[in-house]
Amino acid sequence: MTEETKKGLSMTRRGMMGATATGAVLASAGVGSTMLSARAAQASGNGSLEPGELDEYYGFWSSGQAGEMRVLGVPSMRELMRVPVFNRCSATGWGQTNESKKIMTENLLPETKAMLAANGKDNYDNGDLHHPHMSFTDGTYDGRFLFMNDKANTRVARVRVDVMKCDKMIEIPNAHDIHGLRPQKFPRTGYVFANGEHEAPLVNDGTILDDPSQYVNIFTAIDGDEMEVAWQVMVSGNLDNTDCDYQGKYAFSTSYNSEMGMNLAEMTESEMDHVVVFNLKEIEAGVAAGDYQELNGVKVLDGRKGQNKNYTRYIPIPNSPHGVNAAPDKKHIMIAGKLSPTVSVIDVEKVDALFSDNADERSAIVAEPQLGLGPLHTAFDNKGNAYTTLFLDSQVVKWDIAKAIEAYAGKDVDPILDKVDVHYQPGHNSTSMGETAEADGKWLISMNKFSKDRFLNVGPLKPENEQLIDISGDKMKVVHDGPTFAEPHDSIIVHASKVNPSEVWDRNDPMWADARAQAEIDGIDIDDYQDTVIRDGNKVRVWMSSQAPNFALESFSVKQGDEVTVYVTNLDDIDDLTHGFCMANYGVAMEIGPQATASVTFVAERAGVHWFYCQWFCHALHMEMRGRMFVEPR
Ligand code: K7E
Ligand code: CUA
Repeated sequence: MTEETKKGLSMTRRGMMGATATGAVLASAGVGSTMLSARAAQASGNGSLEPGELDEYYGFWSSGQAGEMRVLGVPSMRELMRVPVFNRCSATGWGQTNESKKIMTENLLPETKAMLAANGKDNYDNGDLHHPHMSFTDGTYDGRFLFMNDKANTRVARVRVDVMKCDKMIEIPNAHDIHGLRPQKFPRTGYVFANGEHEAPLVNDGTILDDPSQYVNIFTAIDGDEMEVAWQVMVSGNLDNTDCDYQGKYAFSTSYNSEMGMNLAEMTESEMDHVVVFNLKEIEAGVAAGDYQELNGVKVLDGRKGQNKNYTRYIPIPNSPHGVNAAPDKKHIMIAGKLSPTVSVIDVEKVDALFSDNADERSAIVAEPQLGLGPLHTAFDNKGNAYTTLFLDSQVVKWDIAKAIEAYAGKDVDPILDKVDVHYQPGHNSTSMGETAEADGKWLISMNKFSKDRFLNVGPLKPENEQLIDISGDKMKVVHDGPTFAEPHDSIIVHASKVNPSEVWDRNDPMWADARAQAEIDGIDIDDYQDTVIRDGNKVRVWMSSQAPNFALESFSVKQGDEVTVYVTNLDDIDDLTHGFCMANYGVAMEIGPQATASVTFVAERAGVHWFYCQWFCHALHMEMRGRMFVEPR
């Protein structure tokens, strides 16, 4: 280290000490870091934390067309992790390791595999992840799983919260382009509800094009434990967003195209679209009674308009409704009007009568406040207030649910409490614990589609802007701008006490069950091996452990054209000691977390000496953590 660098470091450190004087005093007084973070955030009133302080909440973020899930700290808005799901990841080898490939491809439909193969692929490369939501037990987050949709390729994935890795991915048959997704809130998840957004002929084999009467849309209930489709319901009109009640009775999906139009003019023709209400008990009874057709191995019930079955009801809503959000009062469901300046409030207790007495569907609506232009999504605090994003007005509006109900009943009250400008054009918003019965009314994130002038210009493609808003007082206060890359739609803010990931992997983790089975065949103790090379015809299996700063194998030899599988086990059991394996000039790289096993397979087509190296900085001698693959020419 040069003298200058040393000076620079010590100066920086002094500068920082000055800035964190308050933090230092609190810390020396023995205040725990979680309390400290909460206090610091509150004291400064702007969500910023001092270096080393921990956030009070985890934020789980979608990334839209980037295809991954992101983890942020709230209120600091620091990005903590990116979890690859529907995308490929150069750093972790997601989409390339045998373990991730299996998860991504094992549940693809046969026709998808054939289509991919015809395009020279064995997997999708892209995804469009809109809605990440945590599993529930009794109306609040239970820290088991996160579920998320892929609008681009009609998939639903699950992320294990204990290791923050995707462990299941399924393609949904019969449906087209999964958009809205929510886990059942009560009694537990249970079902994961998923909306097929785009309508198509039920049997989509190329015989029907211009006959919209034969187009249907598909609502899917997935068993979140097994990650298998439980049942599907055919509906009229496309399906946008979805949410469910706190009784475990109903799910609600918005439909922006009740007209079943195929172009913009047709799709926006009528003033009223609808929300489809799904009656879970009736649907389950229908399944039990055999009232379904089986299509691609799935039980599909008919809940279309005019079928007069008790599976669905259609509540008319103005106009192209978008967001669906269940309030923490366990009673009200907010439907954002999008092209209508209103939010329609459904009282779940009045929904029973729609099914039992065939009551007029609009009788379940108990409020419809005019809030502003372009209402898209609604979030909640713990004081009976709702917060709705206004896309066209570039605002978030705070309104009183009880007053909106009084106003609808004819009383002269204004439910609107406050409006705040956001920058610009918000889509989703989310509040701390706001989609659970434990909403706490502290923070709101407004997820804005445009940042325009809010940041240094980075060229024609700009980041989104996600603003942190303090909602603890009467007036909303924007306290932080958070630029993010394309294009988070949705987020949830989960109290840190609900999330308990492991520090290192458990050696018995099912993630590498296939490697474990292969090790058994090869006569290797997968928990305690160093290095072995097994030749099996033209297949070569290279078993190698890693421990900073060494791979157990300095070199191994194969023949040109061999199919080589390299299994690496990271024997280090210290937290944060991740190794990598990169085979240079072979396009091969992967992450191996502490105590994990990972594997990758490639054909050794390039003769000569090739270095493999650890691409995850792990040790002072990290650069030296390398070895050679020697490929003998044919
Ligand atoms: Cu409103 Cu895909 Cu959730 Cu975006 S959806 S905003
Ligand atoms: Cu191991 Cu870097």
